[in-house]
Amino acid sequence: MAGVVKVTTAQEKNLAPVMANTNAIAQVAPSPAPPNNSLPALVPLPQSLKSLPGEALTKLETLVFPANLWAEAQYLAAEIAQQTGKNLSLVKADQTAGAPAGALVLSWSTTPLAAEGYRLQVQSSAMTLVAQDKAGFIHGMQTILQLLPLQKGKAWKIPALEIEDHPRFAYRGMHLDVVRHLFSVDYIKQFIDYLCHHKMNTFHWHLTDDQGWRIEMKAYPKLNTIGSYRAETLVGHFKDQPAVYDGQRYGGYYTQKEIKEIVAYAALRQINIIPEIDIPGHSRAAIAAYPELSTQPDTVWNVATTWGMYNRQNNVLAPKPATFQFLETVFTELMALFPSPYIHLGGDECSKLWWKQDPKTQDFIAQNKLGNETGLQTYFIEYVGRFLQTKGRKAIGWHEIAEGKLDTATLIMNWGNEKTAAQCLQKGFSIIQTPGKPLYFDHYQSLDPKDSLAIHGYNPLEAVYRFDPVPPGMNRSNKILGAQANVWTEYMGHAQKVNYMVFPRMTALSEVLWSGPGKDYGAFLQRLESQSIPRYGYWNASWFKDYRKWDLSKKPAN
Ligand code: TNX
Repeated sequence: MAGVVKVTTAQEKNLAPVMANTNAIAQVAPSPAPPNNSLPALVPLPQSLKSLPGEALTKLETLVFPANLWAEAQYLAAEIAQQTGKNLSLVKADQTAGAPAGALVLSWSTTPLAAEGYRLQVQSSAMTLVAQDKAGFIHGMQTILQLLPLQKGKAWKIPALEIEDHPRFAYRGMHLDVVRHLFSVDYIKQFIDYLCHHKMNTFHWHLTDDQGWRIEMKAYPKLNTIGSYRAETLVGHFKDQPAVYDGQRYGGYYTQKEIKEIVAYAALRQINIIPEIDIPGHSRAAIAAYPELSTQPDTVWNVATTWGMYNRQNNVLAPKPATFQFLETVFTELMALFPSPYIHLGGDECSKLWWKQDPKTQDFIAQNKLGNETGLQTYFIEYVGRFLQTKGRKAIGWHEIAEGKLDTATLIMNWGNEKTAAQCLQKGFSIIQTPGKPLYFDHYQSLDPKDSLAIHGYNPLEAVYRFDPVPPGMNRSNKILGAQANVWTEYMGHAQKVNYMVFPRMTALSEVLWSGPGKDYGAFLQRLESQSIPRYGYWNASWFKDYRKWDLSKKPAN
C-alpha cells in the first residue's frame, strides 16, 4: 500500500523509500514534530501517537475495504454517518495500490502486529487503518470515531498523525448483573457498545441468581414461569430496618432468540460474552422453580425479594442425580447459545449451612469421601468443569471455588484482594482481577451522604485509575490475564443508574487495561473531559459529575 504519505520537508524526503511501505513508517519519528497540544485527546491512551508533517485531513468520501471486512466496514460507515452525518461510499477493493484521495482505507497488515493491535495513519488526503485481526480493526475504528467530530455537520480537521497501538492485557472486561434488576435488549446492546468504544473485549453477563433466572431454558420451563419472577423488591438499603418492600411483581428473562441476537451484535464488535449461571449457591430462583433440587424438596421456596442472602436463606443446590442432570442440561443449552471458550459457573458465597443441616447431603459427602462441605463445593465445580471440557469449553468461577483442592485448569476471577489473588496464583491458577476495591462499581464514588444509593464502600475514579492488576512483586504475575469491573445492580433499578455508576470509572479502567502503567491522572482527567464526557452526552448516558471533588485524598470515616 504505497503512496499514502505526503512528503514535505527535505529531511523527510530522505525517508521516502521507507515510507513507501506504510508498515515501515511506524519506526520513523517525524521531525520536526508539531507541539503536543496539536495531537488529539484519545482514551484509552494509545501506545504511540505521533504527529506527521503535512496538512490536516478535512474530508473523506469513500471507505475502501477488503471483501472479508464487509461487515466491519458497514459498521464503521454506519457509526460515522450517525456521529457526523457524513455517508461514505463503500468501495470493496482487496488490493489497494495506493489510497485514493478522500479515502479511508482498511487494509490487512503484511507485517506482524501485537494481538488486537492496529496502526492508523492520517494524512491530508486519506486515512489508513491496518490490522492483522478483526479485533485490531474494531479497536482502530474506535480511535477513528474519537478523531472525528461528535456532531453532525461540524467541519472535520484531523491533524496528520500516526498511531501504533495494542492492549496491555488480553482480558479487558465489564460485568453486568441483570438479575437484581433487568435491562432491555437495547440497553444490553448499548452496554456492549460502551465496552467496544473503550476497546474492551469481554462482557461477563450475570444471568442467574437468587432474585431471578434471566435466560430462557427450554428443558426446564419453570425456571422462567416461576424462577424469572419475584413477588416484590426491597426498597432502600438491605440493612435498613424495618425492611420495606414495594409490593410489585418484578421479572422477566431474555429469550434464546434475543440472546442469539445479542451474541451476534457483540461478535461483530469483537466482544466475547461470558455467560454466568451461578451455582451451587446463589441458586434460590432455581430451587423456587424446582424445589426437588434443594436440600428440602418439600418446601415452597420463593424467588428472593431481598439482597445479600449468604447464610440468611437457603439458596443452594443439593447433590443428587436430578441436580447433576439439571446442570448438564442447563449448561448444554447455554453452550449452544454462547460460543465463548469460557463459561462462568459462579461459585461465590456458597453457604455451607444448608448442606451441614441436611442428612442426605452429609451422606453424599461421606460416600464420595469429600471430607466436608468445601469438598462438596469443589465436587460441584469440577463436575460441571469436566462436563464443559468434554464440549471443548473451560470453566471460570469466583475465587471461592479455589478454597478446596480444585483442578487448576479452572480460570479464577478474584473479587477479593491482593492476598486472595496471591493465594490463587500460588496454587497454580490463572486469574482475572476484579477486586472489590476498587473494581466494584456498585460501591460509592463519593462520600457524599446524599449521593444516589449504593451498596457501601468508596471506589472513587482516582482509585480505579491508579489500580494496577499486577501488584508489584507478585509471583507468577504473568498468569494475571487482565481485569474487569463488576456491576451488581441491587441499587440500580434502571439503565441510567447503571450509567451513573459506571461512568466515568469504566473509562479509567479502560486505560488501566489498554494503555499500561506509568500513567498521569491529571492528563487523563483532561482527556476524559475533552474526549469521553462529550461522548457520554452523545450517548445520552448519565455519569457521575463530581469525580474531581472525590479523589483519594478524601478518606472514609473508618
Ligand atoms: C457479592 S462478589 C456478590 C454479589 C453481590 C455483591 C454486592 C460476588 C461474586 N457476589 O452477589 O451482588 O456482593 O456487592
